[in-house]
Amino acid sequence: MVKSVYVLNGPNLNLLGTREPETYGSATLKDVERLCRERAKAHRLDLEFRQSNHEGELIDWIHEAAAKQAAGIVLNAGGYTHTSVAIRDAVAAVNVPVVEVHVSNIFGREHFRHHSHIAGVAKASLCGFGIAGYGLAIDGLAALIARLPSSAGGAGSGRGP
Ligand code: DHK
Repeated sequence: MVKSVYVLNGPNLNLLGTREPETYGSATLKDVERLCRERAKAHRLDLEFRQSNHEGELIDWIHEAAAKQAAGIVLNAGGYTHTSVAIRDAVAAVNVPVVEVHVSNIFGREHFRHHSHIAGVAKASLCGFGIAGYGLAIDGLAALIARLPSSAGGAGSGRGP
């Protein structure tokens, strides 16, 4: 069975390319999708690529990824990273490894961006690599998946060592 990875993008990421280009660069979300499809294909993974400006929809997709036994999730929750206990709880609730990604270096920006509700329940976090971070996150998940015994039902949250 081909394993799948979900790439979930939160609010305002549909505006990549025109949104504060000095912070987020000039690549569009379509460019991010293309990059993710390339990396997923290289690892023989199926890809679900989505964006929503709505918190509940992102939560539903995290649940869906778990229900469909996705091998991993790459999550850029946008501003919800810093505010959403509900998205943090969804990540904690599912047995799927989540890699948190941010295009910008959130620690070099405003103080309110320095805290991520998601980081503590994610397998790993990446920020500051621009859109390349998405590709790196898929590479990291692929390495994690490859380490699992092939008989393993799911990847587990991967939060342990
Ligand atoms: C994207 C956002 O929309 C911000 O709210 C985060 C993140 C940073 C990013 O860098 O991808 O603070």
